[in-house]
Amino acid sequence: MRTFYITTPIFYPNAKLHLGHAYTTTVSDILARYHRLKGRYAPEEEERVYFLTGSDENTQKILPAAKAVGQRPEDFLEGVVANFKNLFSELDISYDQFIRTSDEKAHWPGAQLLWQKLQASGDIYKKEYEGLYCVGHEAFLTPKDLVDGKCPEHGEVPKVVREENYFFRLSRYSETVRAHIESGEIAIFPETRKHEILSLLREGLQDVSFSRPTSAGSIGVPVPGDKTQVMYVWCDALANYLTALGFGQSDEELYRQFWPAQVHVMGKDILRFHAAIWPAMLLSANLPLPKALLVHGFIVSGGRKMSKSLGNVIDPEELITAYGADALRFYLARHISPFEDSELTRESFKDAYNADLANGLGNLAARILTLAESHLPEPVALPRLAFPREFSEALDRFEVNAAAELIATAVQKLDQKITATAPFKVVKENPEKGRECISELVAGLAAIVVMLEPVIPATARKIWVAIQENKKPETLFLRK
Ligand code: ME8
Repeated sequence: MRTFYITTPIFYPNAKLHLGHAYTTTVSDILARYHRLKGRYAPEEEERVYFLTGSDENTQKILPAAKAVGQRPEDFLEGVVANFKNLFSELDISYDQFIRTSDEKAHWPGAQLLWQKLQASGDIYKKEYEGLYCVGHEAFLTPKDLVDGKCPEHGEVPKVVREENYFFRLSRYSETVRAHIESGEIAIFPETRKHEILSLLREGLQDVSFSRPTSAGSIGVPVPGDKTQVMYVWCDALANYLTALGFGQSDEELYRQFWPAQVHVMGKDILRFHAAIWPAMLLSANLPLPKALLVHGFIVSGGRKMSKSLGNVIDPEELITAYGADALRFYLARHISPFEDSELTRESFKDAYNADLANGLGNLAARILTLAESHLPEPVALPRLAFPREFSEALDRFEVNAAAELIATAVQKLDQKITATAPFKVVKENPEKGRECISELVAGLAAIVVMLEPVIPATARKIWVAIQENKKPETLFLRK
């Protein structure tokens, strides 16, 4: 059976998640659900799916964040992670595993095994180094990355760091990684991001610092054989995609089944790590490469990336409380481009909610099922259902917004059909013909439910049950 292993980035637990993080995770969830459902309609397309998310905990961001609220780092992390999981549960995120990179049993041995493989290939060496470290990025920047001496994304002056640490011979892999991306062995969506990374690879990659001295107060996974150093946070973070599957542990069954990943989902800010460093690490370790990277744009607010450090975040909880989780899922799916930056405001959200859901889908389902309840003696015997071809094709290209657009069009068309056929009149003049008309509308609604299932599963379930019980559902979306 085919497998589909999909991952989100593991998020830094120094603060609550905002809409940008909710976006990555919702898109991943829609894709995971779609792949799980494929086999229901076409058994030959059945796939085994594994969906991973988690938190990136060996970061320098934790200590100051915990200190600011007067908590021990462990307690602080527990709280934030509980918060992440709570949001994911409200948002109906169907992850199979939530990995925490502070987990010494589950994550550390695999991260260390990967390190040893890089070392065995001769790709780890020690060097004295001085550079400009941006904690926001968890990466060294070069002077040309700075604007007015500050990191433009995080608005902070980077720290000058001089230390001896281990380096990864990334430069050795520029050519091979480039070839794998150019040939499409690692497919990058969208094309523009592929070109961006190819031009970077053509310039050639520099070796990268891959550890920090513990004397500098760094926390993290100990470097095998050297107690004075811990791994650079990105080195152990990227390894999560393997360690979550049991890589480096006694039970590697999941690893054998699911690696390589079909797709790593992420924002464009971390493309370089996933399209340059990660493939190079895997090549060095002689491990298979992921099949695809889905690199989405940012949710922007007031023209700037929504980000914790810029303080322009919208809390997804706020929208969920006011409108419901499916309202948020549908908005993210339809109105945020998976490839470009998209602006989101409270006003645009409200307008879209009323148009798409309260007056759109919700109203349509209520109209059709009210007619069905009053005029049909029993539930409609539905024809065989399936994902429409265009819908599958859109999701196979990761174009979640195009898939959601097809839902919106189908809702409009079915609405127009009600107006054009006027079943409420027909049923009075010719009851049999009227019942036929209504049954067709119910079948049309069921066809929409098929597409709704991966996108807004809870609403899909409610409409589905109403169709099967031949009853008008309770109000799905209140007008705001
Ligand atoms: O980078 N719009 O974690 P992170 C859309 N721990 N997506 C956004 C966004 C925005 N405004 N802001 C954040 C890290 N994201 C590392 C990842 S993976 C091995 C380690 C999303 O908490 C987007 O997916 O900063 C981005 O790549 C991710 O959150 C970064 O989350």
